[in-house]
Amino acid sequence: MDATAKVFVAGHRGLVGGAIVRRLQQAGHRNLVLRSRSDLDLTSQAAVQAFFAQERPQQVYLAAAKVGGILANDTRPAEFIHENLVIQSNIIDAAYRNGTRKLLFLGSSCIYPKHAPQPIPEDCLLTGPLEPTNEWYAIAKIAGLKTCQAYRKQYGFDAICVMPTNLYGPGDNFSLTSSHVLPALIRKFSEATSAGAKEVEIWGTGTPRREFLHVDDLADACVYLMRHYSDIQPVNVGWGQDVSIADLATLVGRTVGFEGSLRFDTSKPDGAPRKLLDTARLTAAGWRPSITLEEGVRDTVAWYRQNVAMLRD
Ligand code: GFB
Repeated sequence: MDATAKVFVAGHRGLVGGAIVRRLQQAGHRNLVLRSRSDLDLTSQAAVQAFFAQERPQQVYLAAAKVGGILANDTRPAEFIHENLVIQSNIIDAAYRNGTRKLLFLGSSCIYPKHAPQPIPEDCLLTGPLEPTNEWYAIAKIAGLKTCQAYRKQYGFDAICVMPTNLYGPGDNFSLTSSHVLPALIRKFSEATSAGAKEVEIWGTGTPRREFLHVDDLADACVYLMRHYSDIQPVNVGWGQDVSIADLATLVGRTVGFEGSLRFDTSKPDGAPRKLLDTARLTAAGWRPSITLEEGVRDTVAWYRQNVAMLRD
């Protein structure tokens, strides 16, 4: 599609939505429609229908979601299942009814079974039980994927589904209670270094393995898939390699300049033992990531240092 197409990025203040906006602007898109939470309540079906009837965007990136790390997911399951189900249902239906030509829905690697084969292929969806710490969020994201597939099957609506691995990057949530591991570690190591602390606490055993993708790579993949992919099957987006949480902590500590040691708090949950996505479908579609974990962590640490005074939580 051309750079003058009207594009709605839902969730543009978030990690993913913000990166998609940056990527579209770099590509010369001039007709972006953005609404902050105070201007458009995405949980209100009436408000979302009215917005779409008025704006009639041609493309939609559905990056609005209630997201959080392992503890937030484990302790606020009602919010995670309810908000995500409502927001995605409202947007997908309103987009279809108001002439949107293509919609890209963002899911998560946690939709796959806890003991999925590694790397995880898209077709192992619904073949086994989910990881209990985030099954509520996972069920909502599976429902979003199935909603897109249903609208394509029944109405021919061109909705595609992208399943990213664990993401990080500039604009992330650095809250110690609700964030994901990578921003939490950047903050913990930075604060420990400033305070001259000798130890940093890492949740869990440090043995779980995660794959981390810089959000600018994800945004590039989304814009690419919006242009080049149109199919009922979801597409995994990952980096291609995983790392243990202990090794990630060592990397973040070194990047920040922390010289003390790690202490593992095994009263905190580990979550899934491993999450590494099989990205063969994405590679076949013609896209590859480019930002290494080392570069990405350096970039995110630099962003954190520049913005720490403005962070809310
Ligand atoms: O990033 P994270 O919260 O999400 O945790 P998940 C990953 C691993 O890092 C877990 C450990 O084993 C955590 O116990 N960890 C160590 C920490 N220290 C910390 C810390 O200070 N903060 C955090 N947050 N973790 C989420 C899901 O699972 O992944 C979501 O809950 C979503 O639904 C997201 O799918 C991508 O990878 O375990």
